Amino acid sequence: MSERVLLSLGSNVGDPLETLTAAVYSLDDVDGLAVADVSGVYETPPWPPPEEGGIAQDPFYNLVVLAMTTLEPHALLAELQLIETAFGRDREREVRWGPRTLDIDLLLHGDREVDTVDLVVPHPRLTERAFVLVPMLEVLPGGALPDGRRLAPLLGALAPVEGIELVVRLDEVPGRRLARPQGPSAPAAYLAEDVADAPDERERP
Ligand code: A4P
Ligand code: MG
Repeated sequence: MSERVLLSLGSNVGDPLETLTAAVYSLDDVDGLAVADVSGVYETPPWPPPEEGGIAQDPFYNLVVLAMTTLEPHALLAELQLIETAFGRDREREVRWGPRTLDIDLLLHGDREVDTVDLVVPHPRLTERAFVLVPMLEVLPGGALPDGRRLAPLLGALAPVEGIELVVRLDEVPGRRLARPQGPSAPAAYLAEDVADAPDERERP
């Protein structure tokens, strides 16, 4: 069965627009995940702001992807983390809520509610974040959380929303089909290699 998922992508290190564009293609390359819609790319002030204890860092570029998947939530999270790593993400050297080349969060997975050590869905902080809700409403107008709360009033509760600016839509970026990151970006690629390297059972004496 195919389910609708919403993913939030963020980047503020390197070339965020190039990273986000290429990451959308990497997502679409994952077996069992098909990108259906992409919000505009927004420039957003880092959250939390420095005056609330946040780290002083460059603004982020953020977008939201709507996709269909046959993957279970934890399998999807593993794919998202492989893509983050392929784009140079190194969690060992990061501070929480600090700068990163690519962060991909699973916002919604159908109407599922997941509460495990390594995965919480809906994403627990999405209702506090205009940088998530603004692009999310673009791809899911009239959308709601599994508990029935609608997205538009959740965003309204954060008003006034300041500093979130539409930069570009990906279909307006010239030559947007960019080179994929080096190395495999999905377990399917590793699997293909393993299968190719493994001796063919039928050829054994
Ligand atoms: N995890 C649990 N639930 C999820 C989920 N629904 N999606 C776990 C993705 N991951 C989930 O995340 C830490 C752990 O959360 C993962 O190992 C996974 O098992 P991480 O990506 O390694 O680290 P993080 O992103 O620094 O931590 P955290 O708390 O998830 O941060 P957020 O909430 O992702 O915030 N400001 C702006 N303007 N734009 C941004 O994109 N991003 C952040 C990161 C902070 N401020 C920002 C932005
Ligand atoms: Mg994250």
